[in-house]
Amino acid sequence: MKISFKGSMLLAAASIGAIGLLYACAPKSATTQSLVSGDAASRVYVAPGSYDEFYSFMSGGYSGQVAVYGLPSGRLLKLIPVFSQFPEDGYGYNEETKPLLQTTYGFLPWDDSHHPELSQTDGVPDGRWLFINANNTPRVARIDLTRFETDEILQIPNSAGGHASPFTTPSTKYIVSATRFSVPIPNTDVPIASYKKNFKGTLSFITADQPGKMDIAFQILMPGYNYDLGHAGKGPSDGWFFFTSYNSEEANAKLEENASQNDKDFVAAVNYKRAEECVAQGKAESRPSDYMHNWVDSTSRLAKSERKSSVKLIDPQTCPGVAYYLPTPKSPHGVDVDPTGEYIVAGGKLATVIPVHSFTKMQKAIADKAFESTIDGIPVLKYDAVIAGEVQRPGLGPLHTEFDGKGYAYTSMFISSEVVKWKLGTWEVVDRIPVYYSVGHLMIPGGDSKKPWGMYLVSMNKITKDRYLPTGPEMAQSAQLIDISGDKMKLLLDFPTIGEPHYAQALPAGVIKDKQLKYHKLAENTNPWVTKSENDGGIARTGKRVDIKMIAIRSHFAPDNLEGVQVGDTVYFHVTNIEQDWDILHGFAVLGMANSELILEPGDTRTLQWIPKGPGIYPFYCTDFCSALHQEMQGYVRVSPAGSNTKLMANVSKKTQAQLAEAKNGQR
Ligand code: RUQ
Ligand code: CUA
Repeated sequence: MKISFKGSMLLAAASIGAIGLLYACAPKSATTQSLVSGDAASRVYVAPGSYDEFYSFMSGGYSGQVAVYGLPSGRLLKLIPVFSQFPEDGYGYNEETKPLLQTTYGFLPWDDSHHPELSQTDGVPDGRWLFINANNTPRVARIDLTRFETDEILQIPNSAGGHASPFTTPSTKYIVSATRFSVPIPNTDVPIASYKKNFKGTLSFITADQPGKMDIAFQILMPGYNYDLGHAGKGPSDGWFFFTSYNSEEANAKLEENASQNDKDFVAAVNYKRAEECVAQGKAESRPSDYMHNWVDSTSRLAKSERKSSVKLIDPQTCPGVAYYLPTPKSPHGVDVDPTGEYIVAGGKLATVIPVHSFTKMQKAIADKAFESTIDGIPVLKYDAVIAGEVQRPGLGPLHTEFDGKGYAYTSMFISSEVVKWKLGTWEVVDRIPVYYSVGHLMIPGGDSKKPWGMYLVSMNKITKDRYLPTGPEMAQSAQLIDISGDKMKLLLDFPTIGEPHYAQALPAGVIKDKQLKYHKLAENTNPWVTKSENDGGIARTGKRVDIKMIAIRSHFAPDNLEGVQVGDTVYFHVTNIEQDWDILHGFAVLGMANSELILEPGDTRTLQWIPKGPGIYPFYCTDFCSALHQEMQGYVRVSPAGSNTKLMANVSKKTQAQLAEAKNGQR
């Protein structure tokens, strides 16, 4: 956000004196305390050994990951690596998962994750998958919620900044990705000053309901604005998708000023059923486009990559009726559709009101051709013909809105640092609560769906100075849990978060708790380097490549003494955890490795690449304290100079040695 904290607090102080004052006075003031309701402690207390009511999935922001918290306790349950390497468990470091981070730009170890989105059935989160977008190098990922693991990543071509993503249609037929930055399509070397002529946006619809098969169904070519966020219609507006756009000025420099000129920008309303028709009628153009699709094979658990080469591109000029623009004040950020599917709420960052469009009025305006102009084949509907109402004096800097399913909407106010509750239909503000500070997204479990579980609201705040013990120049971002079960919002709890959580989603624990996988079945493990029993490990050489197959079980590796490796070799340790018991993990690391450890789930095979740099003895050990004799869980690799005649040796059974020798002879 471009609004400075200082400036924002001044504005806040000017508009709502109490908040400015609160900031000015010391932490833990009586005022702050009194904002916390008397029974807050008991409301968030989850006794040791008890479960939380909700799973909450928060984006890890610029960590690239997803963080899973229990609500109401705010306890961190897990970090799920998605778009960034994760040394804690070897994601993106081991050979099995590296392909997930492949792109047409090569292997990318990092991205910025923004908006987690649960899969839905009939407009209600169903707990099958969680999707999340990569903002920097546009991609979408699928996380399986029986394992809490990333299973699939699709790159989005003809896009530069995958921000309006990966919001889902009500039955998860599609998730979307819209480009934040318009660029030449195809992207090529042109003067930046030719922006208005050459730069375009795209809205991508991605098929999402089949694991391992995500693909771009079609893209829609749009004017060169910045596309910011999106949400699907539902109920009566099912079949439509809404995207905010700003920079309708098409500025290419100093956007802070130059993209803040127009009083209104647009919400783009996309009729994706119409888009499907145009594709079926051959009206979409097949465009050469280079992108990667990566997915995890379900039995070998090995990630694979394929390169794709074309997409179907729809130009609204040749597919009339596919898109309309709803004028919307001013530089809108979030766009959110209420549970009934009738109201489309935009968060105009610089607007003084919260505009709410009516789907019914929009349809009538389309039928009546109430257009004020047409831009690149996209009719602009008249503001008065589509607006349902405006929330007056809501606060400053509205960004995002969620719903409680009881007729109320809650909007985050970045500048005035508050959450504002207002009534759908009458548009009156009924309550407001300060948050600490500069709230971006907010989340109600199911709050963007047809059936919100409207008990709690989580405010995700960018700035926390003075809320926690100071930790140097950078403080954690934070979440604040707010009780919305009554008329008045009540602050219950603060907890720090990982990275910068943009959006979050949550659902009742019961939806997924009992579907959790406890271990991978060893018998079904088809990793080509699996070792299924003690005596099946060994060592084999192919040129300068050495493969070591090994098992891990409490409390040893087998084999655990290895010889015959030479300087100049590339060594692969293929380690299988042959435990068949929930939560019994082992780890693997070897002295001097330029890699992360492996963490091995029960029944799983993971592979670590190692290039030893000099002769000597290299110990390896289990990194996960797995048993009383965990410290005994170790071994040695002997590395000899290049060209030495040290024989290959692994201290496993005679039978295995004989088989390996045979296999080796066979290769010659
Ligand atoms: S965006 S506030 Cu991706 Cu609102 Cu974060
Ligand atoms: Cu296995 Cu420690």
